[in-house]
Amino acid sequence: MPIRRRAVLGASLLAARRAAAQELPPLREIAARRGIGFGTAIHARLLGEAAYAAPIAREAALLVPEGEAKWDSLQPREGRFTLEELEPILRFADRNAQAVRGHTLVWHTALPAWVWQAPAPRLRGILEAHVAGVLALTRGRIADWDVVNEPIADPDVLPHQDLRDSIWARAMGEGYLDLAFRTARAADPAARLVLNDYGLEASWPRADEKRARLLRVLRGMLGRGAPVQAVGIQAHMPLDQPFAPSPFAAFLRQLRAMGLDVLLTELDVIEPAGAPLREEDIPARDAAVAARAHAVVSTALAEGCRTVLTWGLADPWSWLNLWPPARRPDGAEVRALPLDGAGRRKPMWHALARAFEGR
Ligand code: 9MR
Repeated sequence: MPIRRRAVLGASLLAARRAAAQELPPLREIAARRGIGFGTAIHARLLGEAAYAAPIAREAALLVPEGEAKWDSLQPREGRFTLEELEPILRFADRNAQAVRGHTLVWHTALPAWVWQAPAPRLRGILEAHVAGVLALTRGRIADWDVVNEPIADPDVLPHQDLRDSIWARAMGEGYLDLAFRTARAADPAARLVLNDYGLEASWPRADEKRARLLRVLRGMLGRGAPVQAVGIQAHMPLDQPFAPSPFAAFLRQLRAMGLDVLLTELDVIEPAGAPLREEDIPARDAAVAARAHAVVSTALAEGCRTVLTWGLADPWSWLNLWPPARRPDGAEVRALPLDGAGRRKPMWHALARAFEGR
């Protein structure tokens, strides 16, 4: 066959393969076949942009607000509880037959000024009122809540204590965790109550220590009867931290043995800011990102995880574009997520599809 004709044939074969790949069903459908819920974090303010919203409507069965269910959105002034910012997400979810996760009732940041300024002895009552007040509004509409976010101290920051230093920990010690979960249980008996944290996936001493800290804190809570039901593993994964399945799998088995569900709640893959800048390097970069996503997700699924959310669905809207350690010196987009800005499925999308199919 003449070279020219072979090239044309090759190209059309490639185009046909691409078309076939685009015709694969959405991730929500591939995941659902195996009893897995797939979803993504979203911003209400971007839902009017079709390039942003259409792939989310198509691919995701679950949504989690990136900011609209944080304290400063839900109770900006003391006693003024409002779903104003969250409502567009709840409506979008209804239209697209999606469930919404709540993120997050108690955190060390995204707090309005009035909370920062409150005298320490008032914080217990403030925490109870927030959890109860929010759940009174979302009961029946949100069935899965990150009750406490990021309570565990990073070992490199605080070498000698399990609990992150926060206004809550300073006022109440570990007791604030129990209080948050007990208040949530009383306010919404049907919701799944989740403790969510990061830095738990890698195979290196810092993650070993963070996993050990989380396990200790959870054992304490369960021993005291605090109604924690699940652990959200954020899985923001820096590619320059090593990942091997076995320590992560062993950790997930320990959580499951404690009777807890495990979820991947904020998956994305973080390239070092010095990742190559040339166009021709993109396939290799995408392959590395996809391989890491596949390794972590398939390990989690093998250990019984049934909920996977990415922190955003398409690269241009990833928080990592704004985060100094990940921001690209040339201003180019990060490649941390399953889709590009045109809604095209990247190797990470296919890696997730394969993991959901058990391949
Ligand atoms: O992606 C979120 C960004 O848009 C917000 O400005 C920021 C502060 O509220 O929070 C980001 O989301 C974080 C999440 O709530 C908790 N885990 C880490 C996420 C990325 O920073």
